[in-house]
Amino acid sequence: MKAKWLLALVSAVCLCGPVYVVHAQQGSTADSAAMGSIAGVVHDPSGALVAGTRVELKSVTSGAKESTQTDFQGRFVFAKIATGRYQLTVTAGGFEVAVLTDLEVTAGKEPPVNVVLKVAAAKSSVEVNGSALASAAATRYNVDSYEQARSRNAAELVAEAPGVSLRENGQLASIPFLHGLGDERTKLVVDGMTVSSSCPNHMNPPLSYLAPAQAAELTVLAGITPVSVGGDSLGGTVAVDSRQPVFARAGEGLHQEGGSTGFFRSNGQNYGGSISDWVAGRHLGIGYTGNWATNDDYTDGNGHKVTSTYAQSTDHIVTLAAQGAGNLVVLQGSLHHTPYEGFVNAQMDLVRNYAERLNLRYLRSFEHGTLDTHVFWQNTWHSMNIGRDKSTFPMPMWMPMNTHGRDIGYSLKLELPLSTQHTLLAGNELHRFVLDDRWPAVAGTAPYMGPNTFVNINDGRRLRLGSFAEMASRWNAHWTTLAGLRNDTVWTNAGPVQGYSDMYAMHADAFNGLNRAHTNPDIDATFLVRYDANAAGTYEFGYARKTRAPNLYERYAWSTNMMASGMIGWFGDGNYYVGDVGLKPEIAHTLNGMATWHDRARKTWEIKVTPYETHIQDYVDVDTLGTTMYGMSTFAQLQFANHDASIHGADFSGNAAIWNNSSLGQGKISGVAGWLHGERLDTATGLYQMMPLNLRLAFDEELKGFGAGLGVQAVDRKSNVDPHRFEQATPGYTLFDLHAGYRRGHLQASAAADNLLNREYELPLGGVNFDDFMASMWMGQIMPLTGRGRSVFATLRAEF
Ligand SMILES: [Cu+2]
Repeated sequence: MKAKWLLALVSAVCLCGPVYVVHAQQGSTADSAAMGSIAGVVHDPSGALVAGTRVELKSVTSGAKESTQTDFQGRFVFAKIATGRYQLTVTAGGFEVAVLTDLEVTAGKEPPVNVVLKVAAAKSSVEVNGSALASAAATRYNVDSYEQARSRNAAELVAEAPGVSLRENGQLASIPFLHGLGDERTKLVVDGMTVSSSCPNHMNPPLSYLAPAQAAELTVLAGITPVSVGGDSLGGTVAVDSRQPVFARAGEGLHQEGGSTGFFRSNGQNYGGSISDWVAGRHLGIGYTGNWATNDDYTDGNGHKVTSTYAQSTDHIVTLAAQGAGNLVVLQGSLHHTPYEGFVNAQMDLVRNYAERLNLRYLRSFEHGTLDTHVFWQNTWHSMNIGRDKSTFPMPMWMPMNTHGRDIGYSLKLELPLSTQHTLLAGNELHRFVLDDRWPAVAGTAPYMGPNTFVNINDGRRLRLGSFAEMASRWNAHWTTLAGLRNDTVWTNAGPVQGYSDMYAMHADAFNGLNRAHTNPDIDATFLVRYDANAAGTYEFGYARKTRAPNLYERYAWSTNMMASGMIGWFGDGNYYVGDVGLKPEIAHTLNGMATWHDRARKTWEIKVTPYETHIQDYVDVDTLGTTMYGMSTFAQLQFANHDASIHGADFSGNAAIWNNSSLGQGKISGVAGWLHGERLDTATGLYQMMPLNLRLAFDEELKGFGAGLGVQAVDRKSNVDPHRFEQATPGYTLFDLHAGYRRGHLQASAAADNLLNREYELPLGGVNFDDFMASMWMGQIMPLTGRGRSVFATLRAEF
């Protein structure tokens, strides 16, 4: 018997409208009297939708099997299947396998299937499952090995989610912005840990420590973040998780799985690879992942070499896991080493970054809930200097800067389903960050850079203690609510400082005379209400109050000396930054709406709109202390200062099946668009690095192991700029890319071509090309950073 089961709906990156009841499809008997279909939705015990779950359908009569995955709404469809009896098996990492037997498919009927997974000892992505009702803005997906190889860094894995844009910041260190708020204004959680950038230029942001090869599950919450996944964040949350441990099944003996991937990107001679292996019995498992990548400078579309875009990195991760009787313990130890990484939009380059980390997780599932505990520690040694590509003027320069950061913390999360309607989530967490930032004297340069060590941050401390409670309620088939309250108390302090010489003494003495200890008891609150109107529409509305206390550099970067303040700033703008001890926390009030519409069966099309508005009281912006001119370029010395700001915008996303049959395969088109406007209110000027109107469209086709696609990215000109930072407008551009891949057995090969027309374009969030400005002997007009020209990419993966 020929199986003609075809997927009607292919998972899309962009859609998140939830549905809790899948209605029977009415009267779709047109195709054939002997054909029916099965559609359904998969939840975790808290009611959160589970995406990327493998669903297998087996005909009881013929034994024929077909499988698919749930999409981002946790949905699956098997269309046009022969009538008869079926068995459905749902397999998701971290959950017990769910088997539904004896499903009857009759002609023209589509029985609604609602699968609720039970937590196994290992539960995937607790940050999201733990929130009983994910926000409308949640995008959650599993990363495949192609996407891992395709991404220069872990931040690029989330770049295509609605509401996300990326700030360029070195090849390994891109920073995601959610609804115009990024870096430390968003919470980045890697395997349950919160770590800090240990660098005055944020060359080592949290996602830079996670090799893309290790990122298995991603969650992007742009906009309203439930308090259970928030704290110390305004714009949202990005959570990245490694693959959860898999243990041997009964009778399996030892379970083993592994794979190796190699990749090459032509522009910038970027190549590398990863290898991973995992061996486990029924109760114990051990695994290793290694990753190495290197690249040289890339060339832009005009044939111009963009210097200081080289990088190299190595990661080693060892994981030990044990499970039994509802307990799961996972211990992960990792070493991350970046021997060099250029920063074209900064005055300095990274000449060494070494981090060692331990992360312990204990998950306890009991009859009435789960307790999830993380304890983590990271030690980071970071060094900057003038890297190999930077021209120096008027003489060869050398300026070592050494940063030592230590992160330690824990988090406890208790999830208690109180009834079928209500789930309570409560938790407590602590994050302590200690930072020393010292710049050794350079012989023969006193009094400017000697004879003493310049102490930029001495024993800087930022301690955050957070507690929250959150209630998710499903009142009836139409209404769900989520309400949460959270307190984060943040203590910051820093010890006395000194400059290179007495030349710096006046400012050092003034700083040392200040009371530098601060305590900020911040309150966050979130309220979300969702209405599932009918089979064709879902609406959500939310309000959030979010706070963030200033970071150590915003408060304690003390020197107004031009050279010293030129070393501070993570904006890629070439300006000079000075801290302010008296800086207040930022408080954001956000209103967020969401509407999703789709065809009745959710098979052929779907669109989603998310409008939002944020008012940020005491946004940490800047005041101008002075300006300076070098040749044709003007720079500002800026002091961090609180000013109210607002951002409003909207995300749009959608997809549609174009064809779906046995001769043409599955073809679909999908798109994501974003628009936002950010403004500082007292001066009515633009906020720095607001992504202009942008659109991504993709056409994808799949047929018998072959996949291919065409992508288009269109970005409008950036005209709303920040005059305080002399931010420059960037012109609009359109880029095209192509990709194709083939999978057979344990081998998978893919190739792609990016920026197909070799277009020259300026990155709206790329900052300036400081290298070119240095090469002009500090005389030329500083220009925005240009993006990568045409590049061919190839990757090969073998699983064993
Ligand atoms: Cu640095």
